[in-house]
Amino acid sequence: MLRVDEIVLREIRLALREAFEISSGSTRSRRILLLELRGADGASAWSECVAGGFPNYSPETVDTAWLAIREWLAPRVLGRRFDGPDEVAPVLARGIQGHRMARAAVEMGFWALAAELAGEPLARILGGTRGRVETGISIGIQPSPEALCRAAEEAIAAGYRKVKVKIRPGEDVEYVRAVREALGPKAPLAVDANAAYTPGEADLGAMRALDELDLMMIEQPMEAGDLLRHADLQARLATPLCLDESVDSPARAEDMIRLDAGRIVNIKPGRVGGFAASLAIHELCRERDVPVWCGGMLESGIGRAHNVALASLPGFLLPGDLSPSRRYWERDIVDPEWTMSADGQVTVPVDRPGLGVAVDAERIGSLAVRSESLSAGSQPG
Ligand code: OSB
Ligand code: MG
Repeated sequence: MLRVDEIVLREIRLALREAFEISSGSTRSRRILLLELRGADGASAWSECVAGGFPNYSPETVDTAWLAIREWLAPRVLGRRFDGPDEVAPVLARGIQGHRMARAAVEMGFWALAAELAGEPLARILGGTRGRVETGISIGIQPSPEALCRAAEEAIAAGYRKVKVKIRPGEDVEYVRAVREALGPKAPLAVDANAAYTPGEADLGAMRALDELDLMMIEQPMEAGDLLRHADLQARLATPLCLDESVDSPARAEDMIRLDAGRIVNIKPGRVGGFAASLAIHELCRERDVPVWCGGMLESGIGRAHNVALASLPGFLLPGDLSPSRRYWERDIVDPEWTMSADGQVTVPVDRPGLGVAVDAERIGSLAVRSESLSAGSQPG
C-alpha cells in the first residue's frame, strides 16, 4: 500500500559549469523544481521536474509545473491509497491536458517511494536488467567548428560512447563535417536540432549533406507536431531520424512507427508523463524492433537517478544522455555524485534501495529560493 501525506516543492538554482546552448535558447543556471514526497510512515522519496525556466523545449516551465502540482495534481494523490505506483499515472491524467512534466514529477516520486518502501532499487521495480548503462554526451552549440571539435575529441577521450552535437540552420553541416573528420569515420556521432528545421529546400539541403556523414541519428529536426513532415524527410534520408519532442505519449510513439516518421525514440520520462508511459513506449518499441535510449534534461543527481534506473531496462539499446555530475555541476546534490567509468559506463546502484544515492537535503535547503508544503486537507480546488 502506497500513501503520500505531504509533498514539499522546492526550487533551487544550480549554476552550470558552462553555458548549454541549443537551437532555441541558452541555459547558464538551471532552475530546478524538486519534490519530496512524505509517506504515511516516515518514509520519503525525491523526484525532479524536468521543466526549464523558459518554454523553449516544451510549453511547460518550472512555474507552470509548480502551479499544476499545487492546484490540480497534488490534491488528487495526497492521502489517497494506491496498491502500486502504476496506479498513479491514470489518476493524474484523467481529464487533464498536457502538464506532462508536472505529472511525471509526481508520478516518478511515487515510484521512488514504492522502491524505498519495498527496500528495492528503483531500477529493479521498473524492470531493469543491467548493472551498467552506456552514456553519451550532448554538446551544446559552440562558437566555432574548431571549438566543437575540441569538445568532441575530449568527450571521446573521456570514454563517452556517443557524441551528440546540437545544431541549428547555419551551424550544422560545416560543424558536423569538421567533427566527423576530427573523430574519424567510425566514431559514434549524432546530431540534435531541437526542432529548428523546416520542410523547405534550404533545410532539406542541409539534411541531405548531414545524411552523408554516417550519423547514428538526426534527432528532432522539425517541430514537435510535424510527424508527417518527419515521415517525408525520413523517406529521403538513409540516416535514422530519432524523435524527442514529438513523442509525448505511447500513442505518438506508435504514430512515429506507423508513419515511419522516425526509427529511434529518445525516451525522457519527464516529457511523457512519467515511468508508466515510459515503460509502455519501451515495450511498444521492443515489439517493433525500434531502439530507444534515455534522454536528459540537464538534471541534477536526483533526476539522473530516475533516468539511470530507466536506462537499465533491456530495450535501451543505445547510449543515453546520462553524463556524470561533473559534466554539469561544480557540486551535485546527491552523495555519491554520479560518475562515469573510463569506458563510458554509469553504474546502476542495484545494491541500494530507492534512488541508490543519498539526497543532500541540507544543501537543498540552503539552495532553495522558494518552497511550499502541500498536504492532504489543506488543498485548494
Ligand atoms: O533535446 O535532448 C535535448 C537539454 C535540454 C533540453 C533538451 C535537450 C537537452 C540535452 C541535454 O540534450 C542532455 C543531457 O542532459 O545530458
Ligand atoms: Mg533532444
